[in-house]
Amino acid sequence: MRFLHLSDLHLGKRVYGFSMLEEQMDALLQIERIAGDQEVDAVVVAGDIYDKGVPPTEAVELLDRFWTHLLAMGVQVLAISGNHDSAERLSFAQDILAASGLHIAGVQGQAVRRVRLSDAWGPVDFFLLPFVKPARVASLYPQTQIANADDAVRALLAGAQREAGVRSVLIAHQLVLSPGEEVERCDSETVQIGGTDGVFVDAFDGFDYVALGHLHRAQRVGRDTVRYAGSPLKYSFSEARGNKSVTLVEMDAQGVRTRLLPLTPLRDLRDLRGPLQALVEAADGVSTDYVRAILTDEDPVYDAIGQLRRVYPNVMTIEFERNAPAQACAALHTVDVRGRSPMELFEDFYLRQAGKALGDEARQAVQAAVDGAQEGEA
Ligand SMILES: [Mn+2]
Repeated sequence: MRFLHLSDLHLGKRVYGFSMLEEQMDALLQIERIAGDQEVDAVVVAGDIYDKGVPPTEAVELLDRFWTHLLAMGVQVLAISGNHDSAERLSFAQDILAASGLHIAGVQGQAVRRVRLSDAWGPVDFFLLPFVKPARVASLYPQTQIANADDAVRALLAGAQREAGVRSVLIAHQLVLSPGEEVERCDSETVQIGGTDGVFVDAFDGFDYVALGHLHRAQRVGRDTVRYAGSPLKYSFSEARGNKSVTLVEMDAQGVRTRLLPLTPLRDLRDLRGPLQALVEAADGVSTDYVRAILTDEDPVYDAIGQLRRVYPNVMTIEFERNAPAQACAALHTVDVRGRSPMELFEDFYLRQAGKALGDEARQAVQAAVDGAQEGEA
């Protein structure tokens, strides 16, 4: 059995207001090509297929094409809903679609959906466990004490009967933790660590492979055969370093092997850091990459975004490094502004922003502007 494990497609996602549809279309085409080259039997998508419960129509069309191409290649598709998906909408026509080789588990009922595929070494059972909230599972099992996600997943898996001698794969979308191990997180996820939504990895003991979704960085949890595939694209600047991939899983008589196959983004998402002028001059022609510019300029810069856009038309955001400490404590900073002159307030503001006092020349210019404004008001 050879299959591709993916997750967290987040189709229809926007990053800083920029649509990722073109990148997503390109990534899905790369995945189709890999599926063909690797002659896989199946493609597994471990949740967060869409970015929103009601995705834009273009995202629905994109997914339709992706599923259709894979099925036309004779590849089975197994997919579950994640916390970003509408479980009910994904469940639409699932029994009809299953007959065509598209196996979707959207809404979780009492029984975990099982799909049996076979290869030269015999059957492989895939168990499809959509993202679940403890309260929902508690209502399915009123006799069982279910206080958190760990309880919920264990209760559901207790009913997922594995047959002796049949290889098994679990597909799940949860925050999975291994005691003593750190998980690598990204800003584009919505998870809480230290809350009640962690599932300990030993809940999955006995499954030959566990295909996880939720965390956006590809990583193993506890053992090599419990893995997050990670998102196919970088969806936040915390992912700027590091590359994206799909996970190829091979199961045969020898056991389970995994390999990360790289994806190359249509437009990269990356950080630039330095003084504005240097960044503009260092650009090698126009780049359509998505960039975050972290400007290290000490002095105010004129129209930073306009200057950057000439060489980086897709600049997503600009940050000023000198602001970082001020921003960090902004919430704690309260000043009594009553009885203070506009000039005093501005000097204070400038000091906070620039980290140094206003110069004489600048003070005169500001004073002139303040006087002008006050005259205008009068
Ligand atoms: Mn996600």
